[in-house]
Amino acid sequence: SKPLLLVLGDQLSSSLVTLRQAPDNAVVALCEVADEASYVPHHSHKLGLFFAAMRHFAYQLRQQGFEVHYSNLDDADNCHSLIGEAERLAQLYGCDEIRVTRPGEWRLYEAMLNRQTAELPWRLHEDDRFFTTPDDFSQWAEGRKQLRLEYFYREQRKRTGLLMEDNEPMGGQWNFDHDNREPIKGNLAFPTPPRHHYEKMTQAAFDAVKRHFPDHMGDLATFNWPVTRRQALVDLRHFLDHCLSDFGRYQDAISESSDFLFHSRLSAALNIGLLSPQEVCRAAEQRYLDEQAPINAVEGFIRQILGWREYVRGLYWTQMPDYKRRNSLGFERDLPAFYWDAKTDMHCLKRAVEMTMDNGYAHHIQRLMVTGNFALLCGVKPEALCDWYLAVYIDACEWVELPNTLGMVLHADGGQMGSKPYCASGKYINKMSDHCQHCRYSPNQVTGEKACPFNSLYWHFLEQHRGSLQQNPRMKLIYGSLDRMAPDKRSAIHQQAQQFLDQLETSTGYGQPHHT
Ligand code: FAD
Ligand code: DLZ
Ligand code: SF4
Repeated sequence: SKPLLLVLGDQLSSSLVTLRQAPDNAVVALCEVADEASYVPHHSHKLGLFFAAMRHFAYQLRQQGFEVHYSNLDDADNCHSLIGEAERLAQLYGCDEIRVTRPGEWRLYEAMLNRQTAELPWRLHEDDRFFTTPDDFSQWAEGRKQLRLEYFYREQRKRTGLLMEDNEPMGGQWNFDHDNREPIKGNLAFPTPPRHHYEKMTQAAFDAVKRHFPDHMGDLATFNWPVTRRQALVDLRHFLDHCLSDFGRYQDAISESSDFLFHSRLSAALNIGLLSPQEVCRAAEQRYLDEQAPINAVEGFIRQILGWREYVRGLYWTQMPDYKRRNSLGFERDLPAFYWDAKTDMHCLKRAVEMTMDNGYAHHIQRLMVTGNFALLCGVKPEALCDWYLAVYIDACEWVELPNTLGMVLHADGGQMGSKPYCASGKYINKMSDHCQHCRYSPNQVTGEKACPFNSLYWHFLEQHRGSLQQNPRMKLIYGSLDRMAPDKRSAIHQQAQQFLDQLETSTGYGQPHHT
């Protein structure tokens, strides 16, 4: 048999199973297609990243001796869908089957499954670039009443031996979260990310993005993401040398002046396959063993990758396609218009969206507690919010974006990602950031012209969803506070929130805010 090996834009790893098992006569295909580039209005950095990294990877495979067909967005015969293009190429090269590693989205997985019995059959292989497979996750989940990250994570620590000594967690605890909640104080110097140089091949990919998608968010002039494995290793090394030690304590902090703080910026490189999660976790563990980084930092970092990243993927593959339709709090609002242009006087939101526009990046706490929290409190419908997160972040692939947005942020999965909604008032943002000093609102006021909108929205949200949330043991305390509030104060808060929501401009089209 002669297979066509389709390598997707987020499968740029030489260890990919289909490449490892390639027979000598195989033809490898990488395809830039309009369908993938336009099903949401991807940030131009994300488009630039995918196209540049795919082109470099194709070049590298050719150097290694593979026969590679690269479909360029500008090719006249490109049929612009992944399925169509792979089948066209298989015919062109006289292949009798198409092999592909499990894609990163249900949409494509289903389309490929449906072609397994076609005349030119598709063969799907399990992606073994993760610590766990969807089957491992199902087995772990079986028979459990509730799924919780913490237990899944401990099992993965034991399975991999990461940060383990004699079957016990190193440092004597599984979790050092309580050490990881410091805000930024004083004038801290933040590490500057390495500045990558982009040669002709990358520039050509950027030019294609500018020509085909001129209106998309972001300016490629400021692009600074790794598009090759070599560049990704530079970023990894920089993180280990300059950020990891402080990663833990400032993990939840938000800063007016720093886009990246002590975060690794490695999610995109991991998600498209330039780095493996195993090598990243082992490298971080080694810094602890060499006494160059404290346990709370290293454990906190490894938990994100070995814990959360694997957990969300397991949840995605075991719950789809139903997961995407969940909306347990019944949200109906369209996306607020300023998510596309940062035109808002709420300073924390303005900065989070500006940073997103600049780099296709905002760190986890901005995504969760600023843009996420606001959408939760306003009741933005899951499909609108999920499309936004999928479009604007450099690292956005549906398997990881969806559980984080629909589950963690909107609590729309009824609590599989988090035992309670991550709702918070302006007080939380004020505690964790220096934004409020620059804002026209005050985080200490709940009603009145200067009151931070997060405050009234917070109580309004709790009132609105009392039926679903009041019985949650983790929400008892907060409902207690709400119930002790004087009735006239409660009604003033309700009015304040309602007035704000009535005036909130929303956007119905992708990336097209409509201003009234
Ligand atoms: P660091 O803070 O340095 O963390 C290290 C690594 O841990 C990350 O590179 C990432 O691989 C992993 N990680 C951390 N948190 C999570 C998490 N919650 N779920 C899965 N992996 C995690 N991450 C994506 O990779 N793609 C997405 O599309 C995405 N969408 C998100 C949407 C929302 C609403 C939220 C709240 C979070 C989302 N995340 C997503 C998770 C997280 O915010 C990003 O992984 C992180 O901000 C990337 O920056 P970093 O590499 O500097 O991460
Ligand atoms: C996100 C993206 C973009 C912008 N372009 C392509 C592309 O042209 N070709 C491709 O193979 N993949 C692309 N991707 C990623 C896909 O949308 C999808 O997430 C993955 O292929 C799933 O594994
Ligand atoms: Fe954000 Fe409210 Fe603080 Fe303004 S006052 S920055 S809106 S939390």
